[in-house]
Amino acid sequence: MSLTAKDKEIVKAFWGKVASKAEDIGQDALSRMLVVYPQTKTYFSHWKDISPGSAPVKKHGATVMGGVADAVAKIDDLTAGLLNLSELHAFTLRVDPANFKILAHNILVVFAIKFPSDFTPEVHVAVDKFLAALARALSEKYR
Ligand code: HNI
Repeated sequence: MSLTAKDKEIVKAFWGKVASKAEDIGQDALSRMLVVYPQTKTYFSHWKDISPGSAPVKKHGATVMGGVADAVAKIDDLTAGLLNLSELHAFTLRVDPANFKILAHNILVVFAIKFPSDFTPEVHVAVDKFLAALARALSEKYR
């Protein structure tokens, strides 16, 4: 299920509209992931406060969305573009790759909530494919 040229165009255009809100999107998506999928909390037990909207959640939400922005820029070759980040998650952080799909889902939900008029079915499918490809690329170093 690779991204078509049209999908890529749609993702870039949508990202152009939402990029300035990346910090808000990131903290909301991360907060939701930690609440709705509490098994993901184990990776962040070293934080002082893991509750929704806390300072570390805000900071890390921005970091994660920086990774998403980078992925949009590297959309033509996500596997090569995200290799270092994949390596970090696989070997240093040891994050179970099943969690990438979970975070991708939460990011998609937040896009839909925050941008209801831009989030048309056409945008929904292209962004869903992009986030799935991002999750796949991050899983690359596990194989
Ligand atoms: Ni993730 C650190 C991007 C999913 C757990 N993560 C990062 C960093 C980026 C990043 C960027 C900072 C790297 C650096 O320091 O050089 N992470 C992403 C992206 C996704 C993702 C783009 C998927 C959309 N990470 C996840 C998931 C988990 C996760 C699903 C666990 C559930 N990431 C971490 C942890 C760190 C991290 C843990 C280190 C955090 C810390 O304490 O600084």
